[in-house]
Amino acid sequence: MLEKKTIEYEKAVLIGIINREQNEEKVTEYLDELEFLTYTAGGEVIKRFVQKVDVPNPKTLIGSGKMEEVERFVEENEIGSVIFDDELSPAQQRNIEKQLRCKIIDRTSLILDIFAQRAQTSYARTQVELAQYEYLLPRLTGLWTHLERQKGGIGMRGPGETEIETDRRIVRDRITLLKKKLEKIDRQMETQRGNRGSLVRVALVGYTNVGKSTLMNVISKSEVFAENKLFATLDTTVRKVVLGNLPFLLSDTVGFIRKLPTQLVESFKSTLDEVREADLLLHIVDISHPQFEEHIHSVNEILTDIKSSEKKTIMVFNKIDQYTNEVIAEDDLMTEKTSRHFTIEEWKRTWMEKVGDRALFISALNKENLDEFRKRVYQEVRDIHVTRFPYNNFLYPENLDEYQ
Ligand SMILES: Nc1nc2c(ncn2[C@@H]2O[C@H](COP(=O)(O)OP(=O)(O)OP(=O)(O)O)[C@@H](O)[C@H]2O)c(=O)[nH]1
Ligand SMILES: [Mg+2]
Repeated sequence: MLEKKTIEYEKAVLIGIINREQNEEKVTEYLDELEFLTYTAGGEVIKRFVQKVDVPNPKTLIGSGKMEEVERFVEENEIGSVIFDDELSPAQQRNIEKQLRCKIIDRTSLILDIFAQRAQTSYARTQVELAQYEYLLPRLTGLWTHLERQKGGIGMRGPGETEIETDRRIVRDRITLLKKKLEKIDRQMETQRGNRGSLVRVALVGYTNVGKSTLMNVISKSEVFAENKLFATLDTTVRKVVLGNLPFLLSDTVGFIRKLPTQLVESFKSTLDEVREADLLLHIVDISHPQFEEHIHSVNEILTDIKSSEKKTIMVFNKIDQYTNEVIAEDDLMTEKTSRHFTIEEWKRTWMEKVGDRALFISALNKENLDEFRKRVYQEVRDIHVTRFPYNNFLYPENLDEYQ
């Protein structure tokens, strides 16, 4: 682990905007997630500022009055970072930094920073470093560079303990070098994947922190790192799993998030190839999260981006042990029933209508309903296997009753 043992939390404020696309409720949800990201990156959120912005200020995104308010707060409370949920143009970032005289971070750079902290293998490090430099390049200018050099912490970490370089020419050279290095690793990974033979390949996909690694550990008896922070997993783990004497490959990979930086999606090409080349996707969802439907949507968008949305998919709703629904009192005739009031049973029916038996409800932590999970996965994998190798039944010794 690169994470330091004693973390000194850096003071941060969050800024979100309300506009036609995101109402106040949405912004609150986005900022909740941004706060979790900030915490994962080693920051403590002291205050949130939210402004209704119909026409974004080209100079500073938010209005000048709000900027002054933030400026005063930053000064009085020794704030280290101001974190915007929305993307800032390089010029906006510079202007805001000039006025607030502290680090200005947007969602993209915050996610990049977490990835930098968490990258463990040299492969993951290379991918993250490339993504960071590509984000940085259009943002480098004299003054800003000078300021940045004096500040460590959130937004300034490179993979490993070194700080990222901020000289334009060096950055360009580094990008070229990293790309070459990645191409070489990509070729090696391709060969490795090719060598895995003809086993059916299954990939766990899903939003970050939904329990992919936990499920991987339960199913494959492996020990993939899992914890209640975002992006615990960056490297892909592939395990051979045997269900009812049918072996297949199961991979656990990086979690997705709303607005996953495009630089990351691109530089994680090989990591995501595991998903692209899978025969079956297990889309894991944290049903106990209030925004789980939006999470499903974000994941589907990324799957479309990497041309994997048409793949055979089983929806796996995890953390049913932690699910609670809002309840309408019997004498309450005013409150309208929404999906927030659904019981697990109602969710089951809803998803059944959408995807038939390709929806499962489990708890990986409490090992609830795992038999059904194993059975469904077994059936799907067997179907794929049989279609692919119609004349080959060597994988099927007699006693398969358990999963038929
Ligand atoms: N209550 C409950 N918690 C769970 C369940 N499955 C996983 N968790 C917890 O959810 C947190 C995240 O689990 P991980 O397995 O690391 O999630 P992940 O999807 O691999 O996350 P990333 O690698 O960060 O994308 C951990 O604290 C787990 O203990 C479950 O069924 N019920
Ligand atoms: Mg994980």
